[in-house]
Amino acid sequence: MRSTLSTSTLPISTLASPAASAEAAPADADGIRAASPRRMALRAALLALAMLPSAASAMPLLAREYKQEYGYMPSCNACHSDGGGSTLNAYGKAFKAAGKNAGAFARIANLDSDGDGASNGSEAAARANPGDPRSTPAKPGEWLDIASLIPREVRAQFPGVRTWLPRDALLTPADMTAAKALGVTLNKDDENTIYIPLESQRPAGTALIFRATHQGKDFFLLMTTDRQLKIAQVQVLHANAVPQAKNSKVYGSFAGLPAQQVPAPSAKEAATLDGAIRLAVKRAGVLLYVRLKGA
Ligand SMILES: [Ca+2]
Repeated sequence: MRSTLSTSTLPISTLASPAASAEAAPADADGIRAASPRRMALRAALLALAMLPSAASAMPLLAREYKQEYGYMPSCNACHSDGGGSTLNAYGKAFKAAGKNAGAFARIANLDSDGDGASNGSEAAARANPGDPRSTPAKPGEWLDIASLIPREVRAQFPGVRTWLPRDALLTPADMTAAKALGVTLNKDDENTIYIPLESQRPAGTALIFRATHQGKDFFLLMTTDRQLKIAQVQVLHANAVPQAKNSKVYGSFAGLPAQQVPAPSAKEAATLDGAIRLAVKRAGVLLYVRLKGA
């Protein structure tokens, strides 16, 4: 079953509402908190609004500007060829060349960037993808489907899964307190999206893309867990700014650890690249734990 939730009618203010994000369903025996279908649908819809943080950290802002202009949230594929972080498609290139700001939409509205015979503006108005010739006003396709918002690197970790629940990791004061008790001070910059693959409508695990920082430069890691929140794998996702992160031997040390029990880097390790990776994984693990299982 593919999710085809429409996100256009939900006020974006709901997304940031502490009341909404503090809602907690009771824990089920499998660990990950169960949620009612209605709440799950709402969360999925809210998450689509939030867009996905990936290496393309600029994307949520641009997506919000697209929504301002056209009244609905696009998927990353309006501007990217294959999801956030991938190369720009023709519309993305035109948008960039036109200044990459709110005014740029109008400046490129009369172009037909993807060459499918419909102008960018008419495509956007019809909820068709102005950056993909396979999507036209007559046949917009499923490019706004929530499933298309799941990064392919995440999907690749759960082959065969067709249904995803992208879940917000907006932090409540209670989450931050719980994180502190686990040895991590989380703040708004740690807020993120947790991707939950569903098999037979039950969570099969989780995936989280998060930032690590070494000597002032950011790189991005992908962590997957099983449904008990035990770490399955940590791998490098994007490390152009810190290419040596690809060669670290530390990734294998996380497999099998409960997400909330990643050891902090030792004092000796703290300033090293391995230390930066350990710290980032610890923070991500605690974020995952407090958002999905609570204190
Ligand atoms: Ca098109």
